[in-house]
Amino acid sequence: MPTLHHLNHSRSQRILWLFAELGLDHDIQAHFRNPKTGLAPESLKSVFDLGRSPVVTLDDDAQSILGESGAIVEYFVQTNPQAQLSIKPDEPLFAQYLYWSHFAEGTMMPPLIANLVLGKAKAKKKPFLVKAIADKVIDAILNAYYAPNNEQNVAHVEKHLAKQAQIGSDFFVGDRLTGADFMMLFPLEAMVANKPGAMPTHIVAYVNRMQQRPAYQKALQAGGEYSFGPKSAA
Ligand SMILES: N[C@@H](CCC(=O)N[C@@H](CS)C(=O)NCC(=O)O)C(=O)O
Repeated sequence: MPTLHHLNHSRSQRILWLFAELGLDHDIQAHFRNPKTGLAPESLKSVFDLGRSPVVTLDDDAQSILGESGAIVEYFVQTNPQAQLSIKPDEPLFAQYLYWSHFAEGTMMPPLIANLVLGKAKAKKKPFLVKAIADKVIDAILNAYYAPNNEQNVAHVEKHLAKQAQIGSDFFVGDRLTGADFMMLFPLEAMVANKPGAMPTHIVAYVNRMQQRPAYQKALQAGGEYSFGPKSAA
């Protein structure tokens, strides 16, 4: 049976949701962020060099450990073909499936993380003059690069979800739930949670739809603290 090393308020919620949709038996090993730094605890480093989550210990070999949420999602959708959560190379939407599955970590997450890290740097106590200069530099970096990148990403996703709505689809690719949804929901729900009221309509509707799925709700119960979930679960 696979064991998921789950970190509170993290991407490993993707994997809990995936396991719940698959109805896959699994163990959960919970790890908790340091409340002061927000970083993962040492216990995760003893499982995986990078000390980041999600990490899954696969059941076929106790030595076999898989990191990267995208790799974990792909591994389980491919090894559970009966659930039809992947799109095969001979299906017309295979390229779109790959695109959105990789867009999540490759393009959508980096400006969000930069914003988080630079925001923390800004909030750190500093001597008055240092703070004035440091804050200006941080704002310049954010405004010149990461904020416009993020706006472009949001507009790109919104346009895509509007097209999906036109064809009557609730999902990122085609007309069924796929690995791309497990990957894309995390950055979108993080943005909706962090900027209530500021996200465009198709993104908000998509996040609400996915969060209402029974398997998503089950995953929330299983994972505990998750600040990006629906408000009532925060
Ligand atoms: N690209 C990786 C990112 C993994 C990652 O950075 N996870 C975060 C949680 S969302 C983490 O473990 N952070 C704790 C730390 O860096 O100390 C993935 O998709 O799995």
